Amino acid sequence: MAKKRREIQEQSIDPAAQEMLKRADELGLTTAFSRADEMAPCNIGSAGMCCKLCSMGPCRLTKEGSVGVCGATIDTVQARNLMRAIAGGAAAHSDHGRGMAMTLKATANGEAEGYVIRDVAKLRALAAVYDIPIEGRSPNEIANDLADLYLAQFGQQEGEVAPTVRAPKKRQELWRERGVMPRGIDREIVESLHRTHIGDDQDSVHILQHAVRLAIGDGWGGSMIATDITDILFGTPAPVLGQANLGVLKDDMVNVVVHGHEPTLSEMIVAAAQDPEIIEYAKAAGAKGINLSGICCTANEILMRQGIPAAGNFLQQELAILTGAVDAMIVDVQCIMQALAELSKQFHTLLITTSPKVKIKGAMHIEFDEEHAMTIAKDILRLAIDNYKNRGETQIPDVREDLVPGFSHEYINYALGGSYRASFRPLNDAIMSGRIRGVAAIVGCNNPRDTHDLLHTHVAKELLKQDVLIVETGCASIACAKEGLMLGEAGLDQVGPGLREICETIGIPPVLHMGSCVDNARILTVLTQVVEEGGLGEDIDEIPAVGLAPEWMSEKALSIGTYCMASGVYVIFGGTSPVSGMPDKVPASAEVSRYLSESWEELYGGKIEFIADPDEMVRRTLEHIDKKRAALKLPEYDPERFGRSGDQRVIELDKLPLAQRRQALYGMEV
Ligand code: BF8
Repeated sequence: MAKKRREIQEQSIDPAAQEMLKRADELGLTTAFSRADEMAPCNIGSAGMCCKLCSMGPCRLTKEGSVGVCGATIDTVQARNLMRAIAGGAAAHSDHGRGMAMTLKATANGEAEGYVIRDVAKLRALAAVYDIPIEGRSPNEIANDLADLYLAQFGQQEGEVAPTVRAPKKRQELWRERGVMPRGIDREIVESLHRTHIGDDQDSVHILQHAVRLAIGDGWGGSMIATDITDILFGTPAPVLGQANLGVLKDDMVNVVVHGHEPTLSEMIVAAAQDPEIIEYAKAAGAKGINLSGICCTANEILMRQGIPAAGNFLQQELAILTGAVDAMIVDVQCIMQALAELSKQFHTLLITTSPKVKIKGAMHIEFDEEHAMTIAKDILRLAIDNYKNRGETQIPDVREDLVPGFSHEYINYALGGSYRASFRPLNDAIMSGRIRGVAAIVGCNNPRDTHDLLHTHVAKELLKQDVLIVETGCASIACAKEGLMLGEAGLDQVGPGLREICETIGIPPVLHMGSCVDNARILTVLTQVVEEGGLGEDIDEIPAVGLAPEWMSEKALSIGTYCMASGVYVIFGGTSPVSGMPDKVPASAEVSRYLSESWEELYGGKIEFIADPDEMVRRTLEHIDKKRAALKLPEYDPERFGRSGDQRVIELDKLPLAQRRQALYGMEV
């Protein structure tokens, strides 16, 4: 049965999105929002109770105790479905990492047009981690060796995936003891598909144990490699001023939107757009110049390094085209809706696919290769410029917000201690004293079955009031950026007193943008350094920290949640559980549900739970943070103790006569 059509305000909290949804209605066009309303999800599939792994089925296990044609139980079916989804996510992230490693190799050997090694310090630091010789060698020689080492991690058959050496020692030992240390990135993905073929692994606990090994190979393997190399090639992020939302599109410029995930092409488009010859070409076409912006994680990549604005997150890809102002949307891999092809035909927008892995029927395909990167980037921009004259009526929402993204692990280190004392000590001290109650990572997608951006921003705002420092990646970060939560002092009236003091002192926003979804690996390195700094336990599971993916929808999110859990983090997903069963009708696999929340906590100190209500997400986050504080014997959180220093107090003191001010400040006699 079709669901009731929601009001626009129920579809999105973002005024720019709402304006475009109204325009879609007026023009009689559909979007993911309206399609989600029209198409109720399959209640059997969404509950994880359908097995379609062979042609004896698909089997629907919709009666208590029912089994598939082969005899597979609900425990097996749910565990298999979940591991296959995690494998899909791990494959997407890791293949992205492989692509980056190949680009690094090509760059090191002078075979990648336009690429250079921008962060030699990070290259040398990473080479040292893996005992690659540094002294007396050129960056290209070191980069060649690092690329070889990283490329070898994908096809490695035995041993341990190299970046796992960067996890806390205790965690590495735990993974070895539990038999989940990944041997090779591809091997664990392939084995997941093998084990879930008809007639293979049919013990849910055994299946889910491999799911953990598979996911660690993503977080501490493929994703970490992607982040490392992106920083080496394009620069490790540091704060820059950026903007977010559809209002970054411009009526008098050629609007080129890059969408997808791999920064190899988008970074080259950024460089090509600054070429005087291309700018002149745009002016000759009657435009003031080229206006680049991004959607999804490509947006995050170029936003945090170059300050290129983000036009929006996942659910805004169609809305950008609906403005009528996008002359070309250039896509590579992941999270690209097929609907873009038909929608772009309703306007003048050129939809251009560029990855050899992704074509979309109806889109133009211009295949990208590193060897001719700059040439291809310029060709694409010329096409966009040529298309400018074909624009019809436009409607660009006048909605945009400033933000300061770019909080890499390296920058936080520097911000807290400067060049001479770069360290996480002030952060650890702030958590230990209770100024910062704990840390929450809010990550992941949008899902049109929830109100766009509502869960991300609601959870973030409530946690900020409770002195929880927030780090973000992916589409969640764009949601909070649009709400103005990624500014410095501008957002501090919404922040608890202790956290406000810290943000004012260091000069950071209370919500730190840490990048794209592969950059969740940055959060892992931050957590590791918090452990190594001392005072907050010996492993990640002791830190008062929680991970949340309130609006998740992709398989990648499931992989991220699983490797964070395996690293010791309590992970809360919003929306619906893929192993929910059909409440009140047919129960889910008790074995699988128990394993996810209870057994995983016993084994790894982390757990995964699916919680739909955002206030309940906040409550459980705070409960977990306080539990971890108590276990560390840290003082109980008490907001009354803080907030007496900082700008507000300085302003108040400034109003006092000098003598009284001195007395208040230094206890001097009046
Ligand atoms: O990899 S957060 S919708 S864009 S999957 Fe996709 Fe989800 Fe956005 Fe980035 Ni991540």
